[in-house]
Amino acid sequence: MTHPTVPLDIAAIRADFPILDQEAHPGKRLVFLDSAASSQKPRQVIDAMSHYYETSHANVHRGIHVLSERATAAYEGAREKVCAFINAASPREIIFTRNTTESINLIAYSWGRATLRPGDVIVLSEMEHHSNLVPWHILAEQTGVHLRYIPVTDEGLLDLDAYRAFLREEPVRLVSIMHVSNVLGTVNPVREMIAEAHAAGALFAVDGAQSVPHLAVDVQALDADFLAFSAHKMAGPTGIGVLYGKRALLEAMPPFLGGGEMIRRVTLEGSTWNDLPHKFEAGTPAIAEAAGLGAAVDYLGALGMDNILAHEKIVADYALDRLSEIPGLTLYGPDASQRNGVATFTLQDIHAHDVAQLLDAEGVAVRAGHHCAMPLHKRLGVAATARASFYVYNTRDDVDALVEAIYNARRVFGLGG
Ligand code: C6P
Repeated sequence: MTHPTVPLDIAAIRADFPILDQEAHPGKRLVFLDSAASSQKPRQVIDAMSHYYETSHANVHRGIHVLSERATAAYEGAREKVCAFINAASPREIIFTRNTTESINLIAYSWGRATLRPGDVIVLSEMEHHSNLVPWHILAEQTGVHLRYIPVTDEGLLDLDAYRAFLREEPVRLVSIMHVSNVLGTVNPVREMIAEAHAAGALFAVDGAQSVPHLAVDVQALDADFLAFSAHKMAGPTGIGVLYGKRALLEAMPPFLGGGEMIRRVTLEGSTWNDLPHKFEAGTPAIAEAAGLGAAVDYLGALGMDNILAHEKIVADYALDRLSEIPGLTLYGPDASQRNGVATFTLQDIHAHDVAQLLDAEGVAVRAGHHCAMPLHKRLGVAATARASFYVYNTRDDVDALVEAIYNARRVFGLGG
């Protein structure tokens, strides 16, 4: 059987990720299929962070000495790289946060509280991650804003007719939707959805946690008002994330956290705010992590996001094909043409945690549970699922190991081979 190929040397890419070259258990090769939770890091990223600490560490934007200048250059250089990576109009539109979760909270606390009035409507969806639900629950409780949820169809897609009805019939001020589902893999048509939101006078925030690591995201082409994502899912370090916002919106928003770095002038009577992006970056930031994120962006950019997507599609499509042949296995999510990156399943009525534990015994790392999407699991009618997720370093051999481990689990549970 011949397989499609992409112009990436996956063996060489795997060699960049030192953690992959180990046994999970004696005699069991580590098969890492949990990158949607957090991806592994290439040596280039690890080295960039070590190099920063070995040569350049000091606090940023403060000292007039050589190390502080180097640290500031590393930090602000990373901002410029991220700006180019998502095609923002200016580095001032790139706010460093801790992760996607903090980025969405920033929108809710700053824009939400300053702008929304009781009775205003925010549109979310039934497939959202908790980090794009809970900040809005808190906001709604405190402000009287109403939340509406786009239903998920039986095919695992957003019900766009229901979306259009909300835009037509309700005073919608903001739509906040995940670009790619961390459970179903659904790639939501955010470009069209954004155009429709704008036509109705609403802003649109994109949760890019599962899209920015895997496909080219161009905020100007999308015309997104906000985009949130995390470095740790895109070959970068933990502890740093990004909020992109259109400059005019960010300029008009009040600060989220108060403290050092984000002020222009402080008296005992009050304070004035620093320019963008610093207005939203209170306190000493994650400087080494920014250097690591900059290296991750360089790494992904050199591979080419279109190549990464094409490779992942080959692996994920192969996984869907092979998993669908396993007796008693139920796959969730839309057909291959509308999805990316993950294969989520249940095995008869065996709890997903038990399945994951047996897979782990074979060296295969998957995630099990509700994946921070409890409302979606309720919609699917299951408490928990197991999820294999793929990144640029995964291969069809990894999928074969997964399938073999699932057959082994079937035997252990007395379901046959
Ligand atoms: N999903 C998963 O295993 P943080 O934790 O802030 O870096 O990312 C939150 C987040 C937001 N949106 C989506 C679509 C996500 O998938 C995630 C993180 C992980 O699916 C951890 S729960």
